[in-house]
Amino acid sequence: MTQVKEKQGASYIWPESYGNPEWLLHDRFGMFIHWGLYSLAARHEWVMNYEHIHPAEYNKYFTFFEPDLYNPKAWAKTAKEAGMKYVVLTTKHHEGFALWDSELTEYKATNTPIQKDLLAAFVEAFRAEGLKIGFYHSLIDWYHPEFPVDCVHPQREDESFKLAEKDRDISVYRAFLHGQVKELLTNYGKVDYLWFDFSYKDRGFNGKGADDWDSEGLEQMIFELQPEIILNNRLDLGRGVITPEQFQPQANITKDGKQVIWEACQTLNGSWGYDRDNLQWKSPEMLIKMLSDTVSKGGNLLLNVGPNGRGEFEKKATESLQEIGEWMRLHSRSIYGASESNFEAPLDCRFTQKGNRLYLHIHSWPFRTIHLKGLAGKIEYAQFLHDASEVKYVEYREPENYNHTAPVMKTDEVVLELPTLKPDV
Ligand code: JFZ
Repeated sequence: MTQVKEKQGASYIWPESYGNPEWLLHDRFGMFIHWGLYSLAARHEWVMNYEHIHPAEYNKYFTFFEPDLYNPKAWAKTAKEAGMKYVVLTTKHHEGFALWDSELTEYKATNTPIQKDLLAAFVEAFRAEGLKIGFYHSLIDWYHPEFPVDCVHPQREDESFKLAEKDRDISVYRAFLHGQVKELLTNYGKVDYLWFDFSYKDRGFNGKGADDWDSEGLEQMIFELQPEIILNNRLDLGRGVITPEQFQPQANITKDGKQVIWEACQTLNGSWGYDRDNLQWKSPEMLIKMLSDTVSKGGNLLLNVGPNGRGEFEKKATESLQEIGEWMRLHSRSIYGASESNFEAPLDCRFTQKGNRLYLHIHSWPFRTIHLKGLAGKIEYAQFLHDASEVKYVEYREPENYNHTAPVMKTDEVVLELPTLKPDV
């Protein structure tokens, strides 16, 4: 099932039957969007679960869902200007609400006051900006009456639900899940990436995995409908893009000594869904560091935005994305098509490498010099990336070092480009 693919001099483990991941590896940076009824509650997308809200009560968000300012063209423009090359939108999150005009449920955007298929306009807008299209789809469904009450279900402590549990038939839900995925992969043109969420077999009572979803059958149908699609690894089949969530791995992720394809997903403020009172915003500087940190470890970054109930990104989110965009305008060549380097970066720095160019991302400004180990005799020229200004350096053979003298004042960019690594490197 799995084969090793060669890419950028590294070998990756990737299933033979899956689509070609070259574009994903090249693009490195995507936008995640969590948007649904929970955007009205405005206190985390798990609100139904955290507060054990009964579906009948949660229905108020369905009744009042009217994102009148929804303009996916503006979202797509923001993503593009931030340097993001692909997007992943929640077609349905755990709450069970469909953003598209699904024929298999009444719980969908077309039946809310907005009365629109929100996915159709979305797909069109992002394609028009040249971004690849990804669909997040929740395997979990807290609305569907046949989805068994389990350890992650909002009504897990509700006795009446527990009693009704014996009448719930997961095979009915499974057919619905497959049917909805079929709609998504049939009615919206080419879909580049399908991002399932999630399996939790060993988590607690009624935990679910591959058998519950019929992940093998699902996969088979998916590749019949969209042969080139990329899948993440949350179908519990031990394959697909590995998706560390809200943490940065210490190093590149490997399996049996080979690299895997992985993508860190990160929030702007700790919540995926719109979270009005949240004050824990990461600074743009930190987000940029996350991006270079990720690429320096051979991974991708999927950075999330949670639009509000009227369909807009928060000002704070847009501002951060704009700052990232400005950085990307000057530095994206150290990100697109780049990957980890075999050279060891100095303290508080990261290396990304593309062919014979090495990029030093300086996360913390040095006192005066940066000492690069193992590079003496290997560098022809050094420059800042943002303005192509030469950076002077001194080579020491004993101990083998390669030193850059940094300008006294810190500029607001942090990448040194070391062009033309000599071929023996
Ligand atoms: C899941 C969702 O529950 C969450 O709302 C968000 O959509 C995120 C991107 O994905 O979060 C998870 C999924 C799996 C685990 C933890 C959080 N897990 O397996 O530990």
